[in-house]
Amino acid sequence: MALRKILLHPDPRLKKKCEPVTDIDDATRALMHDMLETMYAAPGIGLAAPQIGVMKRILVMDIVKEDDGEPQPYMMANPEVISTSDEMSTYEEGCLSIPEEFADVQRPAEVRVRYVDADGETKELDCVGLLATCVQHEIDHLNGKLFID
Ligand code: GNR
Ligand code: NI
Repeated sequence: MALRKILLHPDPRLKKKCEPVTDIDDATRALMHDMLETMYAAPGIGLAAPQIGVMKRILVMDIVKEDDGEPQPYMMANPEVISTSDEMSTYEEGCLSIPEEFADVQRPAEVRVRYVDADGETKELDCVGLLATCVQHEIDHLNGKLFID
């Protein structure tokens, strides 16, 4: 495993749309693990592949705080929001690629996400609270969108 360098705004790669992953092979899994290691080291609660200069639709997340118990890492390829709540929530967001900037962002409070996991299996996950905020923030990265946009 290896730590990767996190790109900073205004790197043009952070503005590009990423390509779908075609197969979950050992190289994809190694990339996912590097992303988790890089995210934990930062530290952050999520990381999208374009933030390390890899233009693929891959994200990782773990919203469990270090002192709050077992880590709960998610590794997702080709994530898509398949339904959203009408209810919205506002969270003060930050981004590892935009250090020391924070802004209130309003998003659907709950989202259902379909994705391919590290074993190549298609899964669905209901996200609420911080997890919902984070997964939408990361999917925005895969579409070249930053929270300041
Ligand atoms: O570590 C992160 N914290 C965070 C806080 C509120 C809303 C979104 C995030 S994601 C961010 C890590 C990051 O930049 N992921 O792309
Ligand atoms: Ni970010």
